[in-house]
Amino acid sequence: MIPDFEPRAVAELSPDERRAFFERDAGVSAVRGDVADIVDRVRQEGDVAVREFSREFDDVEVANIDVTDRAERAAEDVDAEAMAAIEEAVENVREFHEAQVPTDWTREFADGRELGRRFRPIDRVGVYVPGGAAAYPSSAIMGVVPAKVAGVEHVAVATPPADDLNPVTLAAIHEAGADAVYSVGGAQGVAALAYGTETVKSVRKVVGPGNRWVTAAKAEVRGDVEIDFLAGPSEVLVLADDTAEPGYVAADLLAQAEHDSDASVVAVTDDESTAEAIAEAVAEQFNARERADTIEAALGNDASGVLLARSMSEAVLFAEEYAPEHLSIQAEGDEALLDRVTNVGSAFLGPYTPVAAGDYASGTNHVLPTNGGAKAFGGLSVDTFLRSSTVQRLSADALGDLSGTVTTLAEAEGLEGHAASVRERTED
Ligand code: HSO
Ligand code: ZN
Repeated sequence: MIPDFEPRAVAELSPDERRAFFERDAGVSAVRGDVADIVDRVRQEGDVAVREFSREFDDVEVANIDVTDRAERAAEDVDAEAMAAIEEAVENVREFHEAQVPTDWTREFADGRELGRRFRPIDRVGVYVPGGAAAYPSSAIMGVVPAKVAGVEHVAVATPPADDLNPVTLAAIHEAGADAVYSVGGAQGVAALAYGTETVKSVRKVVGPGNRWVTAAKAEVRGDVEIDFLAGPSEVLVLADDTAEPGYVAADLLAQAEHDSDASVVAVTDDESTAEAIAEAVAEQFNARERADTIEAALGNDASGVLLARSMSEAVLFAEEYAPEHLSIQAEGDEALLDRVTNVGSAFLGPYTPVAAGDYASGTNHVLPTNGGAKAFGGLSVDTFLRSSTVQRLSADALGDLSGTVTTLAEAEGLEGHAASVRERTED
């Protein structure tokens, strides 16, 4: 039996227990100091520091930091089934992200006052692709494809070195469309992308998930370059009612639990026997899972559990406050329930929509806000790789119509020159 996975009533959670669910964090503060040193050394010493940290942290003597040509040839070492899976995932992710590409627009808001918005890709971005404890070819697809769809010219990938680089990861990076691939991981990988080295070309924005070293490094370089956001361990919250299949709910919890011992996996239901059945299914399925140690630790987290709500309304309120990276709704009236939860990274509706489908292949992005980030921002998308500008043109008459307002406000700010720049045109 899994420790501490007995159903608990939402209404009876203590303030500390509630806080454990609602105040999750990426756990990066402990390594911030060390990471600042690493980032600094890479910035000062470039490739020499990159090689030294790869030796120290990855235990690899890196021959070539630039492995773009290896990625180009990687498909030769990948079996046909895996290549076909990569191709289909790339295709589905591409299609969904192509549907997001915004179009430039201008509109006449008043006679002769034309205002618009246009979107242009960032010219160089870096995507971090985890490859240490877990190799994540899928994350290469999720980072690189939207960047290329947005029109980014130079998409660079950094992924940890190894004596034998994982061919599936390299093939996915190439198939997704990366322009350069560097064999450097951890904080040194993020620093190399952000500041450049003799080998690595610097980028303007670094995106992608990673462990706490990677995440702390993104926090460190933010300001000098843009980043997407600080992503922490995986999370899923399942809203279930008595129509839910307990085995499906349990399987989704166990799936995200296998990512990280700090993962947070929660099921909230208004039905007592469903709660019991989910807990039982978790215990039963757990025995068949391979990554038992990680899963056990994740299930044992204070931010994991099966919770019994007095109503689906109470369950929905819990979800809203928790602000999950993944929200799965396995209940009647799923869309109406989703309408009541605004804080969600990615929502999965119905019994046949496992989170794993979105993790790999349905087309949505899996780089998503964790730790309550969904209260303030969304996951990776085409927008992540675009900048917006505004554009305007006024006719002489439109300027005349606005001149009083502009000059009055300019004078109120004591900026007489601003007022004069209007008068110069309107008074003859
Ligand atoms: N569930 C992860 C993404 C992932 N799953 C990668 C499998 N591979 C995001 O929280
Ligand atoms: Zn996953």
